[in-house]
Amino acid sequence: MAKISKEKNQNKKKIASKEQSTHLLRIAIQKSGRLSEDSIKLLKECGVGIANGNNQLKIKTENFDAEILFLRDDDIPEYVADGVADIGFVGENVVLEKNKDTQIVERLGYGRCRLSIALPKSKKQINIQSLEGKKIATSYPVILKKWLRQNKINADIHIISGSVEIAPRIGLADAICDLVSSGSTLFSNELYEFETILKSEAVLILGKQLTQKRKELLEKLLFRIRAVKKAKNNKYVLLNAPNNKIKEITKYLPGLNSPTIVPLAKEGWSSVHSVISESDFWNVIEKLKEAGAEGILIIPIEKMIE
Ligand code: PRT
Ligand code: ZN
Repeated sequence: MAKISKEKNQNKKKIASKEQSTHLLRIAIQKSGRLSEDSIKLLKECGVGIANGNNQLKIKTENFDAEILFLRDDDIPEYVADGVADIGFVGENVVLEKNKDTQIVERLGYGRCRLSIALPKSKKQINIQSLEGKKIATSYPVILKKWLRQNKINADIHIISGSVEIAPRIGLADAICDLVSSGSTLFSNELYEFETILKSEAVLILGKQLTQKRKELLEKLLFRIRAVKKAKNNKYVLLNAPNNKIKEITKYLPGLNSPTIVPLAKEGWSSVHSVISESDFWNVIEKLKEAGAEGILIIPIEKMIE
């Protein structure tokens, strides 16, 4: 523990002491782990060029006035709160657990998981009150303590930093509170998900007041992030239909604006173009087919700017 924090402080000094480039937005992302690839992908989709290979602590980006700081995810809230980085891409679970002086500015839509209480399959609890007096192993004591307090449950929190899922089997705890995504870790350790206490995803956090230049860069980046996210949540649809069915078909295409309708070479037919949201995608497609649409083509959208 002491070694880790000494290394962390040295890194922090190294980053902070180098000549401060006040015209660059300093973005902290996870160096290597579950969020690294998606964070780099999102930044690249936003036109922030990042050279391959992140063995350095800090790199300057291409085509955008920014620097990327590669950190352990647990350190990101602190670096952002202390102003060593301006913004950070990190799991909401880490932000809430570290409880530093930062604010969430945008949800990023990747790294989705949930923080759940899990119990051995052999122990069926009836409701959350049956956790009273139990020993719960976790790496998330702050979030768990808050949840227990809110639910007026007195339980004993046992903090462990890795392999939380084995705690009940070796008699260290009655239950665990850990991150779950597919559920296969719980399954292979003969545990079941009893109660979800937090739903998490990667978020963009902001710390202290930014300089005017950095504020402008953040606005620019946020505009691009929102355009990328919006594009992912929507699809471009093209279809053909006889003219007498167009009125009925356009009822199911709410889109941003009214759909584009182009006459086809085939007499009495038109092509309809529109944008549909991913969330009700299949419902809309079924309705379009029933209404007489033919040759439906669905195309992913790269960026969507209103
Ligand atoms: O080295 P560093 O400290 O940077 O990384 P880390 O090892 O602490 O974190 P990492 O890379 O494992 O996770 C980074 C972030 O990814 C987390 O803080 C979450 O926000 C998010 N995330 C999403 C997850 C998971 N899904 C996840 N499934 N983080 C961890 N897990 C673990 C979980 O702890 C459990 O051990 O995966 C296991 C469960 O997975 P399933 O699929 O079997 O349910
Ligand atoms: Zn970590």
